[in-house]
Amino acid sequence: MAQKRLRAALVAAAALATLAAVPSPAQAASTTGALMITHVRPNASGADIKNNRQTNLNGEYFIVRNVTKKTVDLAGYVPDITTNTYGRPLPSYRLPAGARVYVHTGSGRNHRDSSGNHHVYRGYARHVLPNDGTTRNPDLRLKKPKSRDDNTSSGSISTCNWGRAADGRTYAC
Ligand SMILES: [Ca+2]
Ligand SMILES: [Ca+2]
Repeated sequence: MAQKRLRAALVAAAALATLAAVPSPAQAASTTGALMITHVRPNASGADIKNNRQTNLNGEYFIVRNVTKKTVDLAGYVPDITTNTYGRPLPSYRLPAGARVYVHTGSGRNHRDSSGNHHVYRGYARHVLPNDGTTRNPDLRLKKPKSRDDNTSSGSISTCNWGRAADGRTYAC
């Protein structure tokens, strides 16, 4: 009997440790389309601005997974940040079945890295994902091609919400 209680206590402790280690999303990532937002790092590591220059723009990103069994072109999908209306459609990039892509805020060459992860760059000259996303829910929507960046749910296939984002921390959507 004592052993049973001990085991129950250990299971409860393990569950608590898991909760503490992972930022708890309100619900698991989901999508009604081919692409799903799974993670986000809204607040790039280090200061966003140093000596009046925007720094580490590519340290700000979100991660999208191709949930289908075939290659999907990212072209035209609209990441709609719900606090602003300067969302650029994603570039043309062929994402293989099941693969994930880091969508970076700054500039770079779209590519696949040695770990098999893909990277595309949006070419902004400043940070665009709010570090304090407490005013809206969700903070980011991924919308079907040809959708408008109008901060509404129209065309939305997947969402992410994060609230206040700690420096350099990645959140599950
Ligand atoms: Ca940010
Ligand atoms: Ca927007």
